[in-house]
Parts: sequence; structure tokens; C-alpha cells
Amino acid sequence: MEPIVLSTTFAQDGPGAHKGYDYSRAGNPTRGALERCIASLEGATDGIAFGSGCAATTAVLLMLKSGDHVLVGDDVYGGTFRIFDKVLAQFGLEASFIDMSNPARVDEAMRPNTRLVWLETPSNPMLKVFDIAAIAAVTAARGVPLAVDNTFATPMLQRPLALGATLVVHSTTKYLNGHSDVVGGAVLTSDAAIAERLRFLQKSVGGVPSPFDCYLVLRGLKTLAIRMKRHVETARIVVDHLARHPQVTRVHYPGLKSHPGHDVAARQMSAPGGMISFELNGALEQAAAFLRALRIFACAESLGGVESLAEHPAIMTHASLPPEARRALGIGDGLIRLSVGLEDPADLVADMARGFDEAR
Ligand code: P1T
Repeated sequence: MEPIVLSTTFAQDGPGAHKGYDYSRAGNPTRGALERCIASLEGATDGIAFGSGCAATTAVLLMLKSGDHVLVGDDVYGGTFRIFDKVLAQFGLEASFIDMSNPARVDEAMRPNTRLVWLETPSNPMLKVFDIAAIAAVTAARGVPLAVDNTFATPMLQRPLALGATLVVHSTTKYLNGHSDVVGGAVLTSDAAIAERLRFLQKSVGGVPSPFDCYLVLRGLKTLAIRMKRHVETARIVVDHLARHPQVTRVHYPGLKSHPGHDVAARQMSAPGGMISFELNGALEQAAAFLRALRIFACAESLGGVESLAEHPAIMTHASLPPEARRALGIGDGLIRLSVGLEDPADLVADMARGFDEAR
């Protein structure tokens, strides 16, 4: 197993004569092993690890400068929206958010100062699916890099770089670690100049993960393939149950034929993943009662761990979106997001029955 190298500094033979590592913010053997591992999973030449998904996102955006514009898929994690809206806007970085379901709209929305296109697919929390290859063709024609947050899919189900994306971003907090005991992030790319700049930013801004956290993510990655297989199998059972339930008005899951992105998902993903959102018939009170009644699903933010989680995006993960933006996306009072874990599927279905009873 990869050793955990906790040293912050490395003895040099003489000034400047180090043996590959000088200081752990700049480089660390355990972190290097994690970076190479995730890079290989995504088919990238380079991996740059960070102390959180948000730190990874911020590092990518710090490659830009004041006056630049980023075109962003309209449905992204609330914390990602907040980085654009409340942090980098102060430094003159412009962002606009559009539904990228129609790739032609991406082309129309590009501005002369657009320097990056950013999307999540499947997206958080509406599970929208955007066509990475078609959008990459649009961005490549204009020489603009495309960044894909691949947190929901993981490289087991979707490899954005092979579809033409320039950068892949991960919250390793989620499926890659898989055990809800590390907060981490990573950026993967095969563009040498971008990798060099990101490494410089990693060292300069310093949002690096600890060696122990890198070790844990490496350990989690050993079971990623088998975990994702089981997440997908159980999600299908949960989705079939939800789709038939009289208290459910809508299920958002790319594996459903009725999902508007189903065909694109079938093309670009090897399976539709373990994340589901659905609309419960009723008001906020019913959704809260559903979440309070669950015993196996924990009512909690985050996703991608061995244990099932359920949450209320409007109040929890997406509270940082302005109410009108939430409404436009369909993040309403009845929307519940599930991260399907590795428990016995029958236990999960029984748990949801408890929730539906209380929400009646
Ligand atoms: O939490 P952190 O490791 O900083 O990752 C941020 C992040 C980035 N991208 C996506 C798609 C995410 O879902 C997240 C974090 N999301 C949650 C905590 C959540 O419950 O949705």
C-alpha cells in the first residue's frame, strides 16, 4: 500500500539539490500517487489534487483574469455557483448560466471574452445531461477550453477527456473516496500548459490535501469500480419504485427513457449512476416529513458514499442560489435528492415507504 509521507519538508544534498521533493505544499509522494491514479482513470496525463472540490474549482478559475467571461451550465452544485457569484465576481470574472441541453445555444451564448466553458453532467441536483462531445466541438472551434465536473458520473461511467473536454474536475469527497471521511478535490487534464499553470496555482494558493486524506482516497479508489456497479444496480431498483409511486410527481434520472437527456446519457455514459432526484407531491412540510421519517437514508448533504443520503436541495445544498434561479431550474419545495448507497435495496425501498407514510 502507498506509504503516507507526512513530512512537510525534505532534506537537500545542498541548496537547491533536492531529490524530487522539497516542500510538501509543492509536492508530496502520497499526493503524487493519488494524482497519478486519478489521472490514469480519467485518461489524463496530469492530475492536480486539492483540499476540496471547491478548491479544485477555484484553482481552475484562477487561471482566468479580470474581464474574462465563463459560460456555465445552469445546473451546478450550489457551492460552485457561490464561487462565481460571491467570490470571483468581486475580482471582475463574469459568468453567465445557460441550459446547455441544446449545444447550439452554447455557441450563441459565447462572447468575445469567453475564456472557459464549465458544466456538470449529470448535473447537481436536477440530473440534467449535456452532450460533452457536441459541446466540446463548439468550444474547440472557438479555441475555448471546456471543463467538465465529473463528480456525479466518475471515470467508471463517463470519461469527458475522451469526448473532447480539456479539463475534468472532481470533488473526491464523493464517489472517488466513497466513504464520507475525506473532503478533497482534483483536476485532470492532458493539456501540458494548463497542467503547468494548475500546478503553479496549487503551490502558490496552497489549497492542498493532506497526505493522510490522499491515502484514504487512494484506498477508496480500489473499490470504485465495484461500488459504482452496485450504486447503479440499486439506483435502478429505487427509481422503479419511485416512478410507480402515487406520491411522486416526477423522477429525474438519466436512466429513465422519459428523461430528456436519456439518449445522450446512453451514448456518453456506460451507466446512469447512483444519483436520483424526485418531486414529492405536496408542500415543504411533506418533504420535511419524508426526510425526518427516514432511518436508513441519512438526511445529510454530500453524496457518493457507501451509505445512502437524502437531502432537500432548496434548503440544503442549493440554498446559495437566488430563489428565482432555483425556481427556474425546478428546485422546488418538493424536490428531494437521493444518493443511493450500498445497503440492501429492499431495506432502502422499505425506508422510503416509511417516508411516504409520514408525508401523506
Ligand atoms: O464539497 P467539495 O469537496 O468542496 O466539492 C464541491 C462540489 C463540486 N462539484 C460537485 C458536483 C459537487 O456535488 C460538490 C459538492 N456537493 C455537495 C456537497 C452536495 O451535497 O451536493
